[in-house]
Amino acid sequence: MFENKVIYQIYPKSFKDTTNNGYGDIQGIIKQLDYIKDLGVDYIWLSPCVKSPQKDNGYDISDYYSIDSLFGSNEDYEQLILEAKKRDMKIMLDLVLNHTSDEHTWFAKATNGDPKYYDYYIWADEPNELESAFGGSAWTYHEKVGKYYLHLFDKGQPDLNWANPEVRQEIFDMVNFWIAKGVEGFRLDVIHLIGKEPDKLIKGHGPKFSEYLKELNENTFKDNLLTVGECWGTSLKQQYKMCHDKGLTQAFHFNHFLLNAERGRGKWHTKELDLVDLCECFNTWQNEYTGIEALVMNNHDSPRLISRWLDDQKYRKESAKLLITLFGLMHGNLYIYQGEEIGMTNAHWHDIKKYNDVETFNNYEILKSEGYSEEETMAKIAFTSRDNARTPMQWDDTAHAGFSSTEPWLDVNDNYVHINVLKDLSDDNGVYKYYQKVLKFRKEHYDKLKQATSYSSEGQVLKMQNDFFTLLANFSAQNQPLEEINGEIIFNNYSKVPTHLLPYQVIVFS
Ligand code: TEU
Repeated sequence: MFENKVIYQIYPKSFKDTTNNGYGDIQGIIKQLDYIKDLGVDYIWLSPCVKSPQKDNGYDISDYYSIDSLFGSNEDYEQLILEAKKRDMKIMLDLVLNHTSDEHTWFAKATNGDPKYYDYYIWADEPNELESAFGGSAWTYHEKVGKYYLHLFDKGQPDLNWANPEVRQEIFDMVNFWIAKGVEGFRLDVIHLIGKEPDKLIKGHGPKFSEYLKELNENTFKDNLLTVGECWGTSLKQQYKMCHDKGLTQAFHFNHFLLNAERGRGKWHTKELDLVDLCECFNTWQNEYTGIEALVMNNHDSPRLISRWLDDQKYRKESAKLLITLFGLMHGNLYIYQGEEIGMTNAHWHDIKKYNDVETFNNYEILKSEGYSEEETMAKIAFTSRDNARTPMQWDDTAHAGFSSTEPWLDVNDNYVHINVLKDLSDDNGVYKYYQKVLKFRKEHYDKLKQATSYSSEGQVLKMQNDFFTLLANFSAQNQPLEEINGEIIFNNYSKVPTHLLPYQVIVFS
């Protein structure tokens, strides 16, 4: 029922500003619904746009029920659901259930001595060694309370106490509120953390995790809506169990995102992509634990793959097309992150003042304290910062890329003059048109994509093969040898059929 779907992720803050306050908004999304639909999209997932002090760009929620005035109103959201439905698209809401903002009234009451709400959060007399995903201790001392509260992310994001049935009920009510409004899918932020047991240093997939998830499903979506779990650093086996046991449709596969990271040192310490690792990753996704795949090339937490793995300059369009051919021919649900369909790239900023992300700032300090020079630190940040994916959508070549008529909350990527929607759409060899072809093919031939497929590599060439087609992808700027192609060409990101594989060429033949 939820197979073979294409989901387009919007980071509302950076999509389209119609009020000219420098932030994207819901009316901006409504304006661009045809652009999204024409690509071949079934669902639109919006990163959170309910009330938030925006310390973590909306993933710090202070009111689950009201759209933040930054983005519009609840009426705008309802209009969006309706307008999307008219175009046969569904809206997927981002559920941040692991934590709230420290500006949520629950936290205010908790810290003002209300025992009911005190028990909504997690407290300790002394901190233990648990660390925040954004760097530093996961515990912050609260003066008024005289205790430490847990925050697995920023200190402005206190963790909810899922062991408290009242908290769970609050969450169920809220999810049902949005279902009643017409939301037809959910992305569940860091859902693996809800069963944490901080005393035992257990974060992800705690002993009660399955029970809580099952309860959530039974009380809300009841297997009837598309649900995708976000969990970093968990094995496919755990993800499979999470989906099959307790009713999530799918889980994001993220292990390929970490192939640029030095093992055991975290994402800020990077290395070159090794195709052997990538093939191993794809083989596991596509041949073991199948049926739960949420395929992603990009999202708001990850620097863009085109800039990490391929060439975002001279062979930019070829590289963007290589990626969508490779991922588009896999089975699973395919997630497209705003901008990748026109080949948007990382911002590559080397000045910390250009950045906005709390995780980037924390790690800037950490890297400096570890002895890295300013230049070394900024090289790491330019490669890895989440802001690389968050720069405003590039619509045209006018000031601020047609995103807004005023200075945006985060600078537009300098390359907007030559990389933008208007320009890409007017190009017969543009990335968007190529995406359309791949997505159409995917829809029509999905059964064929579901056959056993093998991934292997030779040097810089990746080969994907099943009974139906062979894909060859050159991950380098050098020509690569190619055996004669006898079959029919299904995809080719160059206009000619070569005697050897050209730089970043992808070719698919039957
Ligand atoms: O991300 C979860 C998460 O663990 C990321 O912070 C991840 O560690 C990192 O960014 C990538 O390596 C989710 C949201 O997608 C993210 O935007 C939020 O900041 C985070 O949860 C907290 O809600």
